[in-house]
Amino acid sequence: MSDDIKKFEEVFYGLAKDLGQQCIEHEKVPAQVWNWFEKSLNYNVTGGKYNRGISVIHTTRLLLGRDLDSDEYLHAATLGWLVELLQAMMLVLDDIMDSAATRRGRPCWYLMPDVGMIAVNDAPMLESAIYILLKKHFRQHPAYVEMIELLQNVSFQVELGQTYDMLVAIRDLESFNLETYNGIATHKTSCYSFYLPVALALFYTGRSSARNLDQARNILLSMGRYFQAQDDYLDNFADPATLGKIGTDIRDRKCSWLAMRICNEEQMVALRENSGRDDDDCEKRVKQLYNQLELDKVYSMYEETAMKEINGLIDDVDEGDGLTKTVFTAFLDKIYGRSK
Ligand code: GPP
Ligand code: MG
Ligand code: MG
Ligand code: MG
Repeated sequence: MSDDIKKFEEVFYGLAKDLGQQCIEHEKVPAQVWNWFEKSLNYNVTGGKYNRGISVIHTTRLLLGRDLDSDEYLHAATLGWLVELLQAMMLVLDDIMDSAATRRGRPCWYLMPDVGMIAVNDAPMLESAIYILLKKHFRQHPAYVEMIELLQNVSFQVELGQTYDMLVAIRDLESFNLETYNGIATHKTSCYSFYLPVALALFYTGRSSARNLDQARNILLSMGRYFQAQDDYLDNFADPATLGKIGTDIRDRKCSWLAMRICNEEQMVALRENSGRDDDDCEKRVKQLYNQLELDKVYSMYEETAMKEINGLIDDVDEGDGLTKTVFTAFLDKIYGRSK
């Protein structure tokens, strides 16, 4: 485990203590209720790559142009954990909706013994934790209200994206195209994974001019669409042992980056007949179709084009307002060519 991750995780244990105190001393619930919440926090919020959370710290450092003192580190890491909490809440629900089996190399939370549909309540509890911690640590910050509004708005964007993702899946094969794909990816992934961490750092450091937020949003939404294309490519082509999750996109008949490459009538028929079914042979047929179309090569070419496009957007950033290009190049470096 890297030092960055160790240091970041230490902050989490402090935040979990805050939540325990809130439950037991303030809300006065019995220990067993807090113990359940604590179990869900530990299982669902830790054990990921923390790219999103740690990006808040890295972005804060780059914006200030210097190392952070211990208070600043604690603040930036706390904001990072809020992003990780939001992600955890989404993933608990997403795995139920996608009928997934594994996440981060472990069974999905809803499949754990004794959990089941309690997970439907555990997810919004993870979301409530965001606002409890934000209030405790940022009530006095000049951008407190903006941060609340940002988190609420981003959550809504993700929920809209998830609705779009679920509605198009199964029912609407004819609309599997780039426009639909981009619409889904921008909402369900880009907003919370890329724009949110940087926007929080901009608010925290007082660099959140409308211009900075706008420039950041434009680049980061584009980066997020590339990230979701990677997610969809890996869903089919990666080794589940490395990825930590078993792909579900074919069985769920999602408008994935791969599915939207299906172009002619014959391929469309094959996709219609074999996707959206909980059947190994059907899934294999779609995988064969992807292999015949050499979508791994098409993806490699797409990846280079996407990188050029995003780097072009970064080159055009106006650094006048205290926004730095390195904020974006650092984020892009973390995800380029990833295998998990
Ligand atoms: C990623 O889709 C999108 C999300 C995790 C957002 C979920 C939003 C909700 C409101 C629940 P995905 O299904 O491709 O992700 P993964 O491959 O990690 O399951
Ligand atoms: Mg999923
Ligand atoms: Mg999903
Ligand atoms: Mg996926």
